[in-house]
Amino acid sequence: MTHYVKAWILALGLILTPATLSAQEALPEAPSIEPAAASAVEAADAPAATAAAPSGLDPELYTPMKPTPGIGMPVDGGVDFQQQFSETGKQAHWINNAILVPMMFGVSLIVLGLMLWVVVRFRRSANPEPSKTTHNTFIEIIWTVIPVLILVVIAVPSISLLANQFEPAPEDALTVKITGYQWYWGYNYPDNGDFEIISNMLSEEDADARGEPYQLAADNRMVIPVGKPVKLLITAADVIHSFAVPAAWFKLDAVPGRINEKVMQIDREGVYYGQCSELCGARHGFMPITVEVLSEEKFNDWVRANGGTVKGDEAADEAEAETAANDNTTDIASAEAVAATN
Ligand SMILES: [Cu+2]
Repeated sequence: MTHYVKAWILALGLILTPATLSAQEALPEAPSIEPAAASAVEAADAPAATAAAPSGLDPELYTPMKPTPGIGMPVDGGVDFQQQFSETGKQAHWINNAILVPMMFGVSLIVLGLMLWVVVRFRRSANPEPSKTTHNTFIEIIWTVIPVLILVVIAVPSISLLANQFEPAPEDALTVKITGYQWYWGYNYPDNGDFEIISNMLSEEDADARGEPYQLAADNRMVIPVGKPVKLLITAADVIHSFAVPAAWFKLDAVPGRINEKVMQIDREGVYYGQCSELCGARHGFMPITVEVLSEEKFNDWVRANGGTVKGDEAADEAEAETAANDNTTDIASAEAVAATN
């Protein structure tokens, strides 16, 4: 009898397993889901998924900046890199446009010309008696030396670019810890009281309302100060993601159990978009990155709006507390003096 029951349970389990699997797969088929309407599991994964107000922050301290069309985002019909706003990005863009593309173009033209010449000049009717030559030292030297020179011309600037890209951050650089989750980003500010920003994709409606590109805009942005090297520590909580912002010439993998470090520096205030760039599961295409670059002052205001601490503030607070304490002692002293005279 128990055998029967066990067999039935097993059979039922086998029948239902594919159904539960396909149910999980079906979930991501609704890319425009409202965070609030997401499944219980996703809601649990994304603690701050709902942001009703534009930022939910004190508007006196911070209002999200409007992006500049065509800057920090892809453009229709674009063939070049995005406009670059970092030193390394400008260097890389220059290498591409001044060295690599002309070289590729030139080499392709020379090879095409040689092939056409050979096809026409040495076709069977024009050249009935083929040459039996097998070696030509001069030509062999040339076709070895020229490619070597080409590689050297490419290697010198690209090695310098590589070195520049991985230059460590200065001691006093701001640190931001970035964590990739399935499927959103978390930004921690350990230098500012370690508050965390959870960043989810905006729905098409919300993105339109804010004048931002859908599928690139996020509800809560990563904010950094302008023109300063920012040390990004990048990791992931589940699978491998990749943090990429093309206009900042930045891409680095987010690997669980490991912290990758790279400096980001953007030399112009503005909004810059990026995307997760490592296939990380069903909603990989729906975890965009929005970076807002602000002046030091506005950045500090944004930190305060998020309940974070700004270094100068503590000193000011302490000074204030000290003056208050001094006032108290003088009060007590004068009160004692009064008491004494009485
Ligand atoms: Cu991802």
